[in-house]
Amino acid sequence: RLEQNILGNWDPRGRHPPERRLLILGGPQSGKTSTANSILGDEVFDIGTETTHSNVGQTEIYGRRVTVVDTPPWAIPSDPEDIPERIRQESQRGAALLRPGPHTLLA
Ligand SMILES: Nc1nc2c(ncn2[C@@H]2O[C@H](COP(=O)(O)OP(=O)(O)OP(=O)(O)O)[C@@H](O)[C@H]2O)c(=O)[nH]1
Ligand SMILES: [Mg+2]
Repeated sequence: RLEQNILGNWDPRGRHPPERRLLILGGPQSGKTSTANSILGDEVFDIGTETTHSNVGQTEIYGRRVTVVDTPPWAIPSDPEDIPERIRQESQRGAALLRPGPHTLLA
């Protein structure tokens, strides 16, 4: 039943179900990397140290390719101009790793 729910209307006689691309964004130490590892089903990315670069991981869940990008922490300052250039660039690079774009943002 779980498998049926996840697959939705996918016809198992046909091709693989479509890929899902997830971008994980959020504040410092909020569990982004742990969430990415949970989805990927393995300790793919290091936790316990701050993520400094966007990283991409892939797995297959019931025949469906799932691509996950973990990103460095966002600390939203009162003035958006104060977002560090490094974070700005890495977040954009993270989104670009999910070309043509993410289906889902997890924040
Ligand atoms: N209690 C509890 N601890 C968690 C949970 N998820 C992650 N942690 C812990 O919180 C700490 C930070 O987890 P990360 O997954 O590295 O968090 P992060 O958001 O990727 O951190 P940065 O990359 O530094 O922004 C680690 O010590 C994890 O073990 C959770 O659901 N519950
Ligand atoms: Mg992290």
